[in-house]
Amino acid sequence: TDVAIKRALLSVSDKTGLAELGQALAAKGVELVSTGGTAKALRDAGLEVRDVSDLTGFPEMMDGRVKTLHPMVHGGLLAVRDNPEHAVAMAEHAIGAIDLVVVNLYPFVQTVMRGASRDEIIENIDIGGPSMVRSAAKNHQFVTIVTDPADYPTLIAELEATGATTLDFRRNCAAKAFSATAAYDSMISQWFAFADQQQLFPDMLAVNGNRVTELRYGENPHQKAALYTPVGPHGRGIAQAEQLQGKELSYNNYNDADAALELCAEFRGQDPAVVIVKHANPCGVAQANTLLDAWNEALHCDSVSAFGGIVAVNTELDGPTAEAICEIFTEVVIAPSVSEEAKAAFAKKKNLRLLVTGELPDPRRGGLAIKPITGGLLVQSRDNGAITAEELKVVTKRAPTEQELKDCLFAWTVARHVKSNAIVYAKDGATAGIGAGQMNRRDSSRIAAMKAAEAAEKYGWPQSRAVGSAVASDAFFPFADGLLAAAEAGATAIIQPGGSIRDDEVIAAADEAGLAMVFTGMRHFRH
Ligand code: 93A
Repeated sequence: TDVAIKRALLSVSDKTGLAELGQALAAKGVELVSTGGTAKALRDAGLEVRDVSDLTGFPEMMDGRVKTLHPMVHGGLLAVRDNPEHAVAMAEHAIGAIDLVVVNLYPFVQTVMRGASRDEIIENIDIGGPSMVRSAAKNHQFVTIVTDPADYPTLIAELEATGATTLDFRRNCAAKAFSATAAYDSMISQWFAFADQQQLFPDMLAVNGNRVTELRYGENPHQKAALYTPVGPHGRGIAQAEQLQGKELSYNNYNDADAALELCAEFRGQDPAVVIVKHANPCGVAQANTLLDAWNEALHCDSVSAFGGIVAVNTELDGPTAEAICEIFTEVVIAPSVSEEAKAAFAKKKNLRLLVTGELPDPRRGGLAIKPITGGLLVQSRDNGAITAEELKVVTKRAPTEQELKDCLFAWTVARHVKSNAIVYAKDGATAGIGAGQMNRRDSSRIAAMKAAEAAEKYGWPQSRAVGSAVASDAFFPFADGLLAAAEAGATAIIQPGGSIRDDEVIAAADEAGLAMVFTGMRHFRH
């Protein structure tokens, strides 16, 4: 599987390390073929080089636009060496095999970034280079394609050892080559999308996607923004939803609508469920026999925060629920489908954005979560982990009742969609209080209890819904205090990952307070 290198085609814009590479190749008796600038650089280094125009029998023409786009080049790259018919074609047309291609492309991105003119940018769209890269990479069983000067030392080392390259190296290089051409074309497509917005372009280089629409602005008015969908296969979601009415969606609308849909998707195929989101955190979630009941229960959790909220439902949105939603100011409503009565109800609210998604996404699907950091990107697999009731471990003397267990699982489902530290109180299929995004768990717990108390006061209930509720914590209680705050508020059951070095202490406190507690063994940080 080693392939001896007899002839190399070098065509590079970035001439870093070129002379050394040329010297190493020449020393191994490799014939060098090159395009204009590269040939000159090699000759300046005292090397003997054959011009590609000599190989093709055509001059480089049209300002270099046509240099290597020729069967003498691509035949030499693509011929399958052990295919007799290919051998006949090579002989008939006097095509010589090319064993090694060293190419790096016109500096498209750099040209954009230095504020070059449109014509200059267009001229820096490399056509012949990527063609050679792709031909050679496709035929990597026989041809070595090097696109990164960082790979020159390995190439030289292999040649010095055996005069040949290994299949391993060629395969790695081919994979890298296709990544390079894919990224290159993606950048060109992004430049077209952002041709008039040079500041945004550099940041878009990190994203491989197709622009769907430009947004008025980003999270704040001084930020630019656009909606992208990934290149390649992807599911359906907020980015593909059909907007039936209302104002244009803003960046924050998309972000909040996505949070609402993601949580709502957890209830896909289940009893009617309503999710109300504010600032990407749920502020009320409920599941009931009818969608209207679920709406009312969700709203009761935190009606103050629900003002200007984003509402998602898991079943067809009906007229009565739509009427009820219209009673408070709502920014966006998301549903898998919407009845005619509901459409009529929303028509009165001209600004309300109504989104229809079709089937809800699979909450357990895979995928990546990407977050930019200074100088890089953090990439992780989506948090699609889940536990079933059977996998829960009862750690207290008292086991949860059937209803407590149901509420535990419901609270747990909501908690994983709440920014950490997340504490969620739930009772009878509705959230009673949600504490989000605090820097310590005890504060989240207190805030959740406070929400429950406020609701009881507002609606004149004899007691807070936290009384007799189940509490979910997205990560373990490091100390007993957070758990005790929940018990004080009236919670009777706890669901949490467990795994603290003080678990024994926390379990003892739970037993002392008569709580039932289950461990999930799985954490759902959301930072
Ligand atoms: O203008 S091109 O798209 N047409 C071509 O046929 C072609 N062949 C190689 N650009 C082409 N190249 C590119 O020229 C290579 O990808 C490389 O970046 C550059 C090297 O040119 P020179 O050797 O003249 O510096």
